[in-house]
Amino acid sequence: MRDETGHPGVGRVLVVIPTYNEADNLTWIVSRVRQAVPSVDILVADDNSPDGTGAVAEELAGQDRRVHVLHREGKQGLGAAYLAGFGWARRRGYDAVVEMDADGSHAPEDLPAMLTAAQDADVVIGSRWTSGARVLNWPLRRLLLSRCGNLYARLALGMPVSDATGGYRVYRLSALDALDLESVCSQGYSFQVELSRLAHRAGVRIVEVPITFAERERGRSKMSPLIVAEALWRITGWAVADRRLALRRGIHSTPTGQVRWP
Ligand SMILES: Nc1nc2c(ncn2[C@@H]2O[C@H](COP(=O)(O)OP(=O)(O)OP(=O)(O)O)[C@@H](O)[C@H]2O)c(=O)[nH]1
Ligand SMILES: [Mg+2]
Repeated sequence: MRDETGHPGVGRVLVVIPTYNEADNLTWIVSRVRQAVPSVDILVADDNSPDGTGAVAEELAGQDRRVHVLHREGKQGLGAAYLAGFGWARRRGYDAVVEMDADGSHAPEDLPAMLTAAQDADVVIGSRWTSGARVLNWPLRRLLLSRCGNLYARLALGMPVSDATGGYRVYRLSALDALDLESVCSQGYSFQVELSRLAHRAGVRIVEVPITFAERERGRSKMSPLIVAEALWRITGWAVADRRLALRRGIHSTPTGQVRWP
């Protein structure tokens, strides 16, 4: 049974929603979260969006004491917004944080199942590429990009994760404490891969839950060739560093060179 102050077996939960120019989406996504999981709090982390998303967030916070706003100076990327949100949650004693996009791609209706999975996990990844998941209205080039990106990340980094680039997640704060977040350098998509890698190396329990992912209907994607390029070169860099470390330490690696973290 859900209580008013958190999710059973998980504790106090903060849903962090990073926003940049999502004024047309924010009210809709926040109301869906409130309806799907009334016991969670919400933090909108806005990078001073020119379209007035910050003001929309303030209005929502004024109507609902469970909605909060973190105003940031300017566009600094998804990774920086999430790290700021994690810090905000830690300072206020939350037990778990949820990463969720504002554009409706991450259905709040999937969150109860993800929180239930978090009862027995440290990190829950809402996966687009596991049995039972659905991806709606994505053009072929986006499907291919995601599939190929995930295949590359999985092979290069040796992570048993089907959706390492996916951005719909639950992290227990205790698990984030076990990761070296100070070392995180990603701006865009690769932030999700970087955290997957850190979690895998730290040996925390990672579970994937199938989600229904839908292409955004309103507003514009912030995805760019630069973000894809960043993911590619960072994954390649990590893979090379992992193999060098494995060689130096003489620790196990697979025939394709992937490191098996002890
Ligand atoms: N605070 C903040 N939020 C951002 C920034 N860039 C993107 N976001 C938000 O991060 C979420 C994901 O961004 P999207 O533009 O949907 O990018 P995406 O989901 O990776 O790409 P699409 O699949 O094309 O939608 C959305 O809620 C954005 O508003 C940023 O620099 N700062
Ligand atoms: Mg999106």
